[in-house]
Amino acid sequence: MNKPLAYATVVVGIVASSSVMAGDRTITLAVKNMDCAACPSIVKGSLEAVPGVAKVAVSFKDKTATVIYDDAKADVNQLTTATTKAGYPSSPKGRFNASSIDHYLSALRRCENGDHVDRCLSVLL
Ligand SMILES: [Cu+2]
Repeated sequence: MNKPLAYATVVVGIVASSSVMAGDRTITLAVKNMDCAACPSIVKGSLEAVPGVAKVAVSFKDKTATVIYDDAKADVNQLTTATTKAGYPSSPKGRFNASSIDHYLSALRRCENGDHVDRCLSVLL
């Protein structure tokens, strides 16, 4: 077997798979304490200061910050820490945050009791 060629194939494979795995990710954070029109720019600035962050869009109305970041350079924890240090605690907003899990569990409980099956299903789907 041609060893240099096998080695090169492995290296190319690793580079290719890591470039698929690492890259731009988008996350939406639920941000607390944004109570005036000046707040979003502070939140935006705190996130933009995190290395690896490419783009930030803050919604004052929705109390969210949507961040595009390179997951090889930054992680969610750094993002939430940055806003928290600026005075705006944040947490990932998604299907499975703490409140949606509560919602999910209470729907399951209703299902077990045999009522509200339709509502239960709408949460599970
Ligand atoms: Cu403010």
